Amino acid sequence: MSREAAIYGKRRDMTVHGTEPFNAEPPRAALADRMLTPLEAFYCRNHGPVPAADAAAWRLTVDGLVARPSSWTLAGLRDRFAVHSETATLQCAGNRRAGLVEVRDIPGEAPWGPTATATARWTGVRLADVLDDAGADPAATDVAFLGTDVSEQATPPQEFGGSIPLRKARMPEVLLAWAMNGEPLAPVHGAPVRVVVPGYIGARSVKWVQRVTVADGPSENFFQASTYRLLPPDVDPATTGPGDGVPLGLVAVNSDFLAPDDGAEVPAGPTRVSGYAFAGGDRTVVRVDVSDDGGARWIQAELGEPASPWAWRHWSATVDVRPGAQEILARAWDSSAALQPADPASVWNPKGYVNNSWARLRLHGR
Ligand SMILES: Nc1nc2c(c(=O)[nH]1)N[C@H]1C(S)=C(S)[C@@H](COP(=O)(O)O)O[C@H]1N2
Ligand SMILES: [Mo]
Repeated sequence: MSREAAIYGKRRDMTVHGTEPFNAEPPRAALADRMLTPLEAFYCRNHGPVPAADAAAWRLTVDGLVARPSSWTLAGLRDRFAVHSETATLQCAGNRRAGLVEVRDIPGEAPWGPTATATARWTGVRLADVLDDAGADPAATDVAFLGTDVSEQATPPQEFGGSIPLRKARMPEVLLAWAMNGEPLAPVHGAPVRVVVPGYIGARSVKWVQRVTVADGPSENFFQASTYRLLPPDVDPATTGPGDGVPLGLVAVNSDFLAPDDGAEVPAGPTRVSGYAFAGGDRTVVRVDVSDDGGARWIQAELGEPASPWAWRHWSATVDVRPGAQEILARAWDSSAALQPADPASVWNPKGYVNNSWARLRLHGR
């Protein structure tokens, strides 16, 4: 067990991909069947050291293309704006990267499994209200966020940042959040205040936010302009620079198994399998198919109700496990009729983002 997992209030059985910066994901079972993920099982994705949280000293600067640049304390935000809560799933663009690494090695990136995703009820104020108060220029195109954590992954080292389109920033679901599942935000999750951008890759939900800047283009921050971008398979990421590839924003439809565990031994016969499915943007998961015969025949999983349009759906199905080694497949469809692609090789990319190929669970029937 890692000392860091305990320090950050995480389960002892987290898979720790790195201790400095701290990156960890829980076992599948920790996410199964519950809409909200307890803090101890919520994955952590960091690009630098976790800053010391000091709620009293925290200030948020709102600047750029605004009529009235402003600066807020936490108490100021609470007093001035209506408080809102939203249940939303965060999903890292690197979730399920391990499936791409099996296709071809991805040096320098952690082999995340299927649990770099989780759901919480976030509480804070609407970014839209803060932007209105500042008089954001309606002709602006993007809103940039800047954290206080300095990442050495950028050269020279840079605070973590990113941006979203202004039209998304004005949507009621986008929050400046100070609480998670009814508790004050934990230091590792961005205390005292983080951005929550439902439906977008986790990287846009900037933690330890200190600055919101309205601009006429996307952020030039390293984590917007140079990474979290989809590169063609034949490009060496060491040779790319700002603006290369396609910036990642909306989460593509995805799913994976949460129970039983991958590689589990189970009694042969009818077996209950379950998992999660999620689609970003304005899309929702509408169907999940499961196959126990390599994809010749698909049955429809039972779908749980999502807590909000921004939350994952849990699903379950009964499959037939035969004696010996067997693979169970799952694939989700979203409301735009998009389906997860079958083959991880078809979505392989040099930084290993967005592996949304069919979920595959290896079981051993006895
Ligand atoms: N300031 C800051 N914000 C950040 C990050 C970071 O390293 N620094 N990581 C991002 C990424 S890539 C993800 S997936 C989510 C993870 O949020 P969590 O650690 O609370 O689960 O935070 C995002 N916000
Ligand atoms: Mo991420």
